[in-house]
Amino acid sequence: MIITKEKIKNDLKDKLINHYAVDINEATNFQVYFSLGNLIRDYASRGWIYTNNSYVKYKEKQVYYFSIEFLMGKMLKANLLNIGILKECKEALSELEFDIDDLEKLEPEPGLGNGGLGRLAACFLDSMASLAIPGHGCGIRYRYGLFEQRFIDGHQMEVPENWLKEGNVWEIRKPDKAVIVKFRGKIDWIKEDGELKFVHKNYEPVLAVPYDTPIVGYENSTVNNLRLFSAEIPGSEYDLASACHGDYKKILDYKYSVEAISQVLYPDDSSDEGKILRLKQEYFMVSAGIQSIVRKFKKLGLPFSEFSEKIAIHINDTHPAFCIPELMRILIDEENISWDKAWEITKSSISYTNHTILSEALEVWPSHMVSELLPRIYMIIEEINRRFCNVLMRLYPHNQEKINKMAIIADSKVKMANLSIVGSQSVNGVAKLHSEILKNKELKDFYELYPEKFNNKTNGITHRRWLMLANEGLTNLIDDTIGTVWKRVPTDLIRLREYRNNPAFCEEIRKIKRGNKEKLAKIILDKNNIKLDPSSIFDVQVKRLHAYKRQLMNGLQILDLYHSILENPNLDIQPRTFIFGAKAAPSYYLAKNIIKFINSIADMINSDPRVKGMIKIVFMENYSVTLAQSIIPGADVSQQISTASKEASGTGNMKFMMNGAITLATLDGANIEILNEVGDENIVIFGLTSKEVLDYYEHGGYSSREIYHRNHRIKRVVDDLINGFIPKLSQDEGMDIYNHLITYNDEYFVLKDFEAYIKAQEKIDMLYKDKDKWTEMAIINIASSGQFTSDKTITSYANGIWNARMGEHF
Ligand code: 26V
Repeated sequence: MIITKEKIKNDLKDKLINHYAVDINEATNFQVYFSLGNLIRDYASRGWIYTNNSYVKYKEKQVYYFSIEFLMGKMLKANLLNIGILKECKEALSELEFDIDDLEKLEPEPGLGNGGLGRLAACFLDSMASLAIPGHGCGIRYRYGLFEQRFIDGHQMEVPENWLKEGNVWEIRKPDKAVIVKFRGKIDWIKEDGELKFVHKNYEPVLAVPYDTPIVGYENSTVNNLRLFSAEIPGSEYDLASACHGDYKKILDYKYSVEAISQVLYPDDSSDEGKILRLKQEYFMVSAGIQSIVRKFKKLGLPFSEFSEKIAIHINDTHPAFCIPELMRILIDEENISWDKAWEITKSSISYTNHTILSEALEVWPSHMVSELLPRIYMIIEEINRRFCNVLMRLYPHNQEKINKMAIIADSKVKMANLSIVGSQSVNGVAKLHSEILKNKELKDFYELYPEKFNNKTNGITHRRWLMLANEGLTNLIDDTIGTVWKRVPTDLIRLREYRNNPAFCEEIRKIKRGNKEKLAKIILDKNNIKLDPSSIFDVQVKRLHAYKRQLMNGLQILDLYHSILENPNLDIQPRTFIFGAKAAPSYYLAKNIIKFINSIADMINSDPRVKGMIKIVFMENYSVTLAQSIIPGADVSQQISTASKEASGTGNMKFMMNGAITLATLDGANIEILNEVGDENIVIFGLTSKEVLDYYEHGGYSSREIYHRNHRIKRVVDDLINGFIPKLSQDEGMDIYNHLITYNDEYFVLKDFEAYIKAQEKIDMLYKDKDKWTEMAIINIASSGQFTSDKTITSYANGIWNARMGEHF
């Protein structure tokens, strides 16, 4: 179907009449937004049906990407871009006197993720569709996304994020595809034809209703599916009334408890142990998803022995690890397949990505909780564990400690990572360093047992959202310089290297950055009422707030700089604007105090006339995908300063380099791979190596107190936390941070890396002074960023893990 500007105009007018009974000249922006969304979905629908039919027709292997989070970002422009009608639509709207950006402002951002893990899932969906891989997302349609963050007197406040209040134009409810998920109850054995069968009795049924969202591939007519399930009570309210004997309150309580399952995304980047609702969410998503998959597979009319040739199930971290026992349950209990065959099918279908080495982040569930809530699933996990422990006992007969460590159930806990490794055919980390640490340290025992399962898949980002949508100016300049091949083959960006000393090109690069900084400055003026100087260095750290990411080190460094200027008002530095964005988990007190600390120094420094024109600090509220799309293109410096070994990969680092920011980084996660791509003269690296950090953890020998006493600049800023120097920081807040750094010996080596960090910041200052050098560095970064497109990552998942084919029929 050719979609011209005229067609869009006519179709849009029709939509407005049919939906709202208004003429275009009477319509509000919201009405136009919603009608346009509807129209885009119509355009995508043909491809959606076509793609689905062709997958069925050719019986192509399907990939299902299970994730408890999908952080999609706004979809209006992304869909238009991928359909290939963004330009036509902009023009159509402008002829009708509407502005596409005004419309997109009205689109709520579905905040169905916490951070990197959820955003990665969204980038992967975009890449799968764009490579015409039959790959679909499976998750939960949370009624409320991640909380909205507000600052009240510098404190984080959390407000519910009601993203569905005006409706969601992209989704289609599919009640006919709903399935029942069973909780609690009791398992009975019966003999049927001489065989033992398990029957689940007195369970609590929950109806999982799918909401499907089209995932449009980039100009390739592929439209995949993101299926998010919503929890509802099964049957009619009347059935329920009779089941509850007409007890009205009981009915409402039941309805409430069922709907709670998909009510809200857990905001904690923290341990989930003990949270029964989260456990329910995990099984709800998994059971609904696996049931849908099996139902669809059966329509192909193939034997189950071919299941893993036709289906790949990927689990994004351990949250969907119940996929393993759930698939076993369906194969054994419902399809009458033997344990051994079911186990072969399950293991060969499932693959697992690990996203963190933080031991406190490894998911475990109390056994009693799993056995009460999911009795049949627990039985199956017990049996998997029993068989696995038998193997271990044969291999390591005298090493009970090792067996306990590797067991799936031990100390009355179900260890989800162990289950994921044992029950899958592939285990991957998300950057080279991370995968090495998994093999050589965190998961060493498993690596020795199953070396063939372990592999690395360095994360990536979709250049369509993070360059083509976020940075129109740069996109056009690249097109004019090297043509448009890079849009399909982003590694072609490398050709920009040749232009690194081309004066006209360099000038254009500077102009574009300047324009993006001006736009960002305007947003900040509107939101924060702080006026910025676009010629200052925009030095940005945006990501979740976590001690290991060391926003605190950044704050302390700013404080140190502040002292230096007060001591020497003629200090020769480039004016700097420090920009932060970060949400803290609501129960993470240290993280919240760090937010308060940064907001307090921002207040102090921004209002001090002595440093006017030299430093400014902005902490932007409610960091989100949408904000990231404005912040990142306007950044000069990208701060990626986690304690080495702690950040599994990072993906923000890739987005910044793609937009021409210079990375200021530790040797952690994918920073190391960025360094390898750009070369050490085009990145600023500092700090402990992961080996040094891991050695300290293992052998001790670090004393933050010693450094504090030895280095007077460090002592000065640490003392500022508790001596009243920062007017708005309370004694308790400052003391909490002080204790973390001094009393508890600075778990993340902030003080140890501090001097090196200051030096690295001085190097940034020096490099920025040389405009040509800086521009050259920026160009090398952009040129090298094609290596980090998620298209490349997904190609490698498809070939190396899923054995899925890329787009032959398109
Ligand atoms: C979980 C927890 C739980 C306990 C308290 C501390 C803590 C900190 C972080 C997490 C995150 C776990 C999973 C996750 O989001 N990992 C992120 O995945 C990204 C995509 O692979 C990757 O780029 C980030 O480096 C990684 O932190």
